[in-house]
Amino acid sequence: MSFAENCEEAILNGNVELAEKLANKAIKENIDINIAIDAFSLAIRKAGDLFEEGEFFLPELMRSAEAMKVAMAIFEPVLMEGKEDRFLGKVVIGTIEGDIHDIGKTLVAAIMSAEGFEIFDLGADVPVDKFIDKAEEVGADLICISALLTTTMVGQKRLIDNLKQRNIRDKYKVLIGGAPVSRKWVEEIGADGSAENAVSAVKLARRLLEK
Ligand code: B12
Repeated sequence: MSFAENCEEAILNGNVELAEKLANKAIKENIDINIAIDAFSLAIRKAGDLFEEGEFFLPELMRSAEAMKVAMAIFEPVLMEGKEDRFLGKVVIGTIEGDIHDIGKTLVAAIMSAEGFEIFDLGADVPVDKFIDKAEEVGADLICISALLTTTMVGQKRLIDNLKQRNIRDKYKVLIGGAPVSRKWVEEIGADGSAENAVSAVKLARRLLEK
């Protein structure tokens, strides 16, 4: 079986030990870390598809997520090892209120940190005001809002609307992300951009702040 097939097996079976073993193997054998993370990400999305199709129930999805989190926790310090010795800006990041999906957000935060951004990670289920208050407190350059549910995406819009109401919209670049986010949604709510994965998120953040 290929590495990707093994990852799929570990995630779909919610096999924490195998996920852990594969993540360590990837590091030991110098497999490109982004390729390894992609393999795990594809597998967890497959678990989501099975859930949507009624083949998986919530406990199974939760076990898959647990295996995914264990693997990502092994990659995180390795991502940080290559941390660039530079300061690109301050980033407030979190998953919007009502939403507990934090795997993707944490990956974006880790890669941004390794690239040289200073990260203020508020975690998951974060109220709109908390994002804004933190950004004001630390003098952030960028606010990053993750949402994985179609029902919680509206929080991304609410955050931008609140910035406008407080007359501070122009102080921050706002990036949004998460599986349901589309280009159309970015335009509709007036965000500064979105990215499909953590690596593109960092590239976009750099481009926006260089301007
Ligand atoms: C894992 C998972 C869970 C885990 C979450 C564990 C955790 N701590 O995160 C658990 C089991 C707890 C869970 C719960 C639920 N889930 Co869920 N879950 C998923 C699943 C399978 C994978 C998400 C994931 O981790 N992906 C891997 C990461 C690496 O990818 P990512 O999150 O997309 O992030 C990448 C990019 O999007 C981007 N990105 C992410 N954030 C940001 C932010 C910025 C600023 C930028 C630029 C980029 C960016 O970069 C990231 C890294 O590459 C998805 C399926 C899917 N296709 O997304 C369903 C999914 C999101 N869940 C779904 C549902 C319905 C639920 C529940 C409501 C189920 C229930 N009945 O209770 C609950 C919601 C609880 C809540 N209130 O939040 C649905 C949502 C459907 C919808 N249309 O809204 C999905 C799509 C599954 C499905 N196909 O039905 N879930």
